[in-house]
Amino acid sequence: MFSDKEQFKEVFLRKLEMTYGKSVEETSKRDQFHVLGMMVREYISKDWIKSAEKARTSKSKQVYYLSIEYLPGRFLGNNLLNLGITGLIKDGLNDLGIDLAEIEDHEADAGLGNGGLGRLAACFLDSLASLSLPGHGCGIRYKHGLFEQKFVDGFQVELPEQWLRHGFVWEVRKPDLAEEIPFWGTVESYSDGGRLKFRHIDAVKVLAVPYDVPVVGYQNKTVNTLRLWSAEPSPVPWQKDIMKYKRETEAVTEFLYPNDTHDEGKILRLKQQYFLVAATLKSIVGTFRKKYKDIHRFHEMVGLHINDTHPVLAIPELMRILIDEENLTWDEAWKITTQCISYTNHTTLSEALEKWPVRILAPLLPRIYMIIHEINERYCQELWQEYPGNWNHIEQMAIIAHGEIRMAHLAIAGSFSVNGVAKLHTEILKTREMQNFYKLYPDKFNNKTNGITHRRWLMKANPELSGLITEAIGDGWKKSPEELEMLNQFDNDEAFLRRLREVKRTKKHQLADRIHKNTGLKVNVDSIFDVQVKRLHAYKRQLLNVFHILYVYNRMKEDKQYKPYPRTFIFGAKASPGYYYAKKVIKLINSVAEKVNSDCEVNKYIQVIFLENYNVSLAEEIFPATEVSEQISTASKEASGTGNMKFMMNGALTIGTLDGANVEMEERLGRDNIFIFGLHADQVLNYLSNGGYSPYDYYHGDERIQLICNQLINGFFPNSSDQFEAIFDSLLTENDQFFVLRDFASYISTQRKVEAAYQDEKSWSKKSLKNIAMSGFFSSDRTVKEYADEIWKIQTI
Ligand code: 26W
Repeated sequence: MFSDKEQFKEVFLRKLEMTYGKSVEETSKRDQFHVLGMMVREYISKDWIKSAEKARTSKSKQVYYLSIEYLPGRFLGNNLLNLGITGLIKDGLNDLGIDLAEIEDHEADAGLGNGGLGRLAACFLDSLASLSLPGHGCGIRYKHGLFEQKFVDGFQVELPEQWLRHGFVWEVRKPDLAEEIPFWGTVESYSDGGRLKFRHIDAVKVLAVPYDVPVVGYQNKTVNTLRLWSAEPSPVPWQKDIMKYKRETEAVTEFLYPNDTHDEGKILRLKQQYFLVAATLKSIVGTFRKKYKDIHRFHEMVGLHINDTHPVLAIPELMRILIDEENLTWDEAWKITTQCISYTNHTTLSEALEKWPVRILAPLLPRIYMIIHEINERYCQELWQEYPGNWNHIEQMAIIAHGEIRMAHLAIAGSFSVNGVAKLHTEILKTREMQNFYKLYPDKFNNKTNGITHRRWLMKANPELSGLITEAIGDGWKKSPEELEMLNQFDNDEAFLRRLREVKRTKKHQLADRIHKNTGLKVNVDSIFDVQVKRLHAYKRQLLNVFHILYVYNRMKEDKQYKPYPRTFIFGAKASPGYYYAKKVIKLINSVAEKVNSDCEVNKYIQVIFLENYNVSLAEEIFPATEVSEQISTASKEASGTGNMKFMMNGALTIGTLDGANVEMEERLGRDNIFIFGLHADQVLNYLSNGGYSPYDYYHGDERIQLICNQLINGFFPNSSDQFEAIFDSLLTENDQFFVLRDFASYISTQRKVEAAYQDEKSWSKKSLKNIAMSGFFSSDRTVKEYADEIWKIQTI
């Protein structure tokens, strides 16, 4: 262990030698990363043990956040920051001629998530620990996280991700705490002292082995736990075909499913969901049993939060434990279960709402199916009391219908709290998507607007800006991010605004270096850095951004006098491997990049950069360097967005629709400090229910649109002329479901306003400052406090 720089250096050198049998000079950066990681883990361990002991012995309620995805990225820099030892380590390594940043680069990203939902879970863990709240993460230790993306000829190619190749230094394997998870088999009934009981027999068992990862709070000695379960063969020697058994068990946690929103309905995915839930609940009930005698008080001591419906089987699984193993009656078990479970919905897109065919779920999880069936029976009886004779209504709200189990309905029926992730989103749930349920259970519904951890996304990603902020308003904002509002007093301070611009320029230079390193392209740091980074989805409308680029390009070609203010358009986006349309848009962005970047008439003014393999680490370099943040989803479709908040916190200005949390950003910023365009949510929803939109009117009525649409199919992209028909058809044949053409004119004219505003340097800096100052609300500390106070009812320890 170490407590000062000199001691650190001594221990570091000794460990490096002992671990690798080499002198410092001979060790690789990876060796150095590994040893530093081990030292930091040791440094954490005392507080980790103490925090775990507190959780075990204290009589306070514990919350478990169940999520099929976590997207934490790298841990080293974050742990150093939260432990408050970045400076010590940096200086110590410097003395040894080692650059900390270089070492950090050798940590693989933990990419156990697809996008927003997984990253939100990671931000929440950071906030829970930093607020000293007794909240822990429960997830799956996928051997391969989200695929690695490469571009070949402009097409996306997916490679298996290998984050565990060199080991994961932060985890602790706990084989003694392994649990057996049963699949398949049958249910038999028996009589237990005259009482009818059920048990699951002839099951195939998979061993769930936990790996614990410390979650370090910000300078508060709290270290919570993220427990990730890994599937292994169970040691029972009953299998004939042992190789097949081994393969099939390990397969359960081999890959993260790479789709967000579209549900594939694959049996392996369902296995993952039950595996997470069953392992987690076994371990929680076991811990509870050691501590308390009375299972009737389970819900007073334990909160279970389900992150979307993916872990919704926690409801029937808890019922099973309480009835089959703890011998409670149905009514007792239901009371406890429904007071334990809270549920967050993250999307209203219908294709994302999980539904499992009974024919798949019932044989895989026979006892669980029986319980879901019974929940449905009783729930439909309740509906019958409420809506006697109204079969249609009951069928619409049922948990099981037409041979399918609707997981969102199960989540609502079996929980005491249902929340959306931004005001607008929650309103849409209440008044549209879930209005029947809202009528029945108005008290269950509530909003918790998303947030992001300002520690990773401002303090760690942008130390230059953090330093400037602290110089100006002190460092209270680090623990109370709402204090960022104090920055408003510098609104007219020329010197301060200049320094704000200098910071942005430094970060732009750093990103330009990264772009050069990754792509070989040199970008103009004097140009506006205009960025759209997020998963590729039709509703997020990367296509609208592309249309703007093509519009500027076409205008320059047509009018040689026209010189737009220089802009660098930066994209990062992975498409789900089976999402045909999204992959076409990737190819299109790359084709536009090729066209624009190779044309010396335009490339002095506009450039297009599509960075491969967008992930958390790359994001940390992108957000601080951005000046224009693209948040241009079709209104009503983006539940919240969280990238929007990261940009705002780093002083970018948003061009966006009134969708998701953009609405609340605008509320805080005022119209002058954000560029809003396009249809409103109610207009979109109105079109969708009543019709009345014809993209042909816009195609024929606007020459700019017509030209761009035609360029998709007329050979304008020389080697790809047949590539983009699907995009053309989505707009014209399939009635442009996401209103790209409808919002085009509004988007283009708003982009012209952005361009003009940028050229008024001082006024732009003021707007940028305002964005930073008003971003405190979007810290996940605020969000998590709201969950803790209003849903979980837990207190700081
Ligand atoms: C079944 C397949 C599947 C997989 C993932 C369906 C749905 C999902 C997620 C719910 C998709 C997701 O990440 N949603 C995003 O959640 C963020 C955090 O709340 C929001 O900020 C984003 O708006 C929302 O799209």
